[in-house]
Amino acid sequence: MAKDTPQTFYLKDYTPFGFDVESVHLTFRLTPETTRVISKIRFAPKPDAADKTFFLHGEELQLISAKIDGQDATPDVTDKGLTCAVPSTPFTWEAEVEINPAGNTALEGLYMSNRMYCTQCEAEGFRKITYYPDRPDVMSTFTVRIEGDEPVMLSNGNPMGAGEGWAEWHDPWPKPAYLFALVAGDLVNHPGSFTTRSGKEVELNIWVRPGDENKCAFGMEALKKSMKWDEDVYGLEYDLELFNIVAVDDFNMGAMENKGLNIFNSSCVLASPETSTDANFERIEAIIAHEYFHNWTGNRITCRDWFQLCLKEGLTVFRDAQFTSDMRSEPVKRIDDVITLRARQFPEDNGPLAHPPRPEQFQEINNFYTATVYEKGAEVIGMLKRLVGDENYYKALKLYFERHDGQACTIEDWLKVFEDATGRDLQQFKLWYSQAGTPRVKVSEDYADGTYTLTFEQSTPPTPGQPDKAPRVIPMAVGLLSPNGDEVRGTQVLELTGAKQSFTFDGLASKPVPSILREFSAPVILERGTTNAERAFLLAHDTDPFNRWEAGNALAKETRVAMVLDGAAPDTAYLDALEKLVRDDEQDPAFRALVLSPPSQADIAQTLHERGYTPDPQKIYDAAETFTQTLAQQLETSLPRLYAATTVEGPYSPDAEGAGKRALNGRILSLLTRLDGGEQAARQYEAAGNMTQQYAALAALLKAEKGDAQSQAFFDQWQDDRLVMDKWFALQIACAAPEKTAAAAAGLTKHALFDMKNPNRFRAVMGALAGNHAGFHHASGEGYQLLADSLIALDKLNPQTTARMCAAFQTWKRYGSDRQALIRAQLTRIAGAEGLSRDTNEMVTRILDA
Ligand code: 0A1
Ligand code: ZN
Repeated sequence: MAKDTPQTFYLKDYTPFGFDVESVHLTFRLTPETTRVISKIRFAPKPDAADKTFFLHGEELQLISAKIDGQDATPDVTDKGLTCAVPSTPFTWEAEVEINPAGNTALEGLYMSNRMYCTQCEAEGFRKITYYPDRPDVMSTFTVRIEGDEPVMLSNGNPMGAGEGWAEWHDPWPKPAYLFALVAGDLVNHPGSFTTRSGKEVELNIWVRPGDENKCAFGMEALKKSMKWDEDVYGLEYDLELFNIVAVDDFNMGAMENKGLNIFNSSCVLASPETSTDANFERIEAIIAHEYFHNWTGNRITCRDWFQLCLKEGLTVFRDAQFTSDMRSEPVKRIDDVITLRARQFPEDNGPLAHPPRPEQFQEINNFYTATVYEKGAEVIGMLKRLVGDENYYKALKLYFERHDGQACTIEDWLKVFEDATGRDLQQFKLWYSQAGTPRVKVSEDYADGTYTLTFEQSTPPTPGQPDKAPRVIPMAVGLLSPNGDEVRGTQVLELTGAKQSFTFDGLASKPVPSILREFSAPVILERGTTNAERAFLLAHDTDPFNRWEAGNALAKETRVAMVLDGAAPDTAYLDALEKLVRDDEQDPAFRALVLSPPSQADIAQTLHERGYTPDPQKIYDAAETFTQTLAQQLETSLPRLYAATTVEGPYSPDAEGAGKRALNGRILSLLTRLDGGEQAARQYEAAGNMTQQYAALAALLKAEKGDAQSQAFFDQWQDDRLVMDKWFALQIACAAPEKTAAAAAGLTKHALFDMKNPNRFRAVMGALAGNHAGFHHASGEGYQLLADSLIALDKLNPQTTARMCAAFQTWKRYGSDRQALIRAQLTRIAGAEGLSRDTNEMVTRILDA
């Protein structure tokens, strides 16, 4: 059967909707399989509209009746929506549709999760609830009546009344349909309250299933901290009397910023010391902040169209990163973010899925909730802030909120605010929004007669649809150190605007050692022929903590690359430097843990690829094993002392200080396990008082293939806790040896608790498979086949999660021809699957087109 050619949408085709929506009234009659949605919407034709077509989106709806001003209407209905003849003066549209929440496994629109009704409308899910102009630039006030026998029935805004079998809500703030939400079910709340700086009392609730009440306290504190921080730092106050958060078990993403009713994947809100690791706590705090911050950056000011997605997402990620830095440790947060950027965004930007932060076309917008839109979008804002300075940044943001409150905006609006606030021309800077690809910056240096010259050359490799790139504005934060380790020039931001540009520093008594791209001031790849001695010097002396870590990271990469390519032994100078740092109790434990965490095997593969080699995953794995084993041996005598010194006693608290110590302790334990056969890890497992310690011990034991008993005990203890079981599923695959990874994952897909309808469980298994570099890329090809089988099966149920997971194949062209052939066969098989979704089809096609 021939497939329909999928429609492509273009940024350049934007046309406003021809009608204002003055008000929206919705009535929901809830039943699991035959929910009725009755809409009553007031439309006013715009007199000067270029396009006067009355088109309402609508998908998978059964239209029962339609009326205009009380008279039966006869719309033309397709599987995408309807058109209808309408009056040229304001009119009331009424429609009744039937939908099937219980049969909705795509988790988009109104669906059921664990017997609870909930919605997900971003980006284009509202059209699965009723006929509506489902586009972010159409904003209106919503009044919602919910009828059903659920004990708790919630929607956006403020409660207007409730009785036996019904509840009514009204949201006074005009909003696009993607921010609509409804939740109904048997829920209990963890209450709280917040007094805004102008003295308004806000009621806060975290709603969860009975039994989860004891996992809400941390999230509630995170919410209050976020509310306070946004007032203190951005002067932004909350604007309703009620803020609800709901936890649901089945959710495609992390969480959603629906106005006044945030809906969270339960993994991103529920936390307790017994069930959550330090990393979980930190992530939960950040996501709660992220969704809360959207209230201004996303909700009060939204996007004109989905091409502008990074307008709200880049800015909100930037704001949540600022928040985490303030709550925890600035350098540690920055290092973590750069690790994530390189692991998730760089492969995207340097492969077949590369797209600019503001894409210019898409088939399925859900495929563009990417690391480029989110993380690179945030990096672009960080660069802007660095270029204009802090004071100007906040001045511009103030103007942004004054000028655009209540509007649906574009990147042009955003940049104009900065131009007006600072007088700066941002024409060239705007290229960051329109050009894909990671710039390479080649650095060369020169020193003569007290003058030091740094020369930068930038270029960006071609990306799909963009063969040539213009030079961008790149803020290069640079400092200079003298050979004795003193800083002779503090951090200065050099603005690179040309393809090749030099900067000079005068009056230097000797040739300095440069510290370039401090704080990772731009998302670029530096190419610099430097020596390991200089890297070791920076690791010891740089005043910029990011670059100190970066120097260690570069050393780690160099030695691993040499091991892979030349069969070299681990670099002893680097091992010595590591030993010195790890034993130095003056240094922050979190920082020491980071330096002690080796670059990922995928990162080594990427580095080899950047240098023109074909990475061999098994060799990379072997080098990692040899290196870690050698490090463990080198540290042998200090490990027991370090282990004891970093063990955190007393009651658990998820603060940054404790977390940093536990992170270091976990690293030490994993090294120790290589030498003591797992004795210490087994003891730690037995004695663990919190999930961080229990998990670290289990991970170390599984890695050493000594964890069968503990794995069984873990299962017995936690089998009724879905979130903890996700860890159990993932960890076994993550810790498996390369030749056993695919079999471990395949076995787990047959486990009684494997449920592919639950995205968290599916991701636990398939994400862990794709994340085990040498296992996934094992020469047998079994990993590829298992993932493809699972994606084909899931696509019939949940296209969004399937499509996102296809990205596991995006790096395929960097591997050798055998692996490429194996992957191509699997991609071709997916592409040919019967009834493939538009989501997955777009992803597979783009990846195959590489
Ligand atoms: N706006 C949310 C992300 C999100 C996007 C799509 C979703 O469903 C397809 C759900 C959530 C955020 O940035 O947190
Ligand atoms: Zn967001």
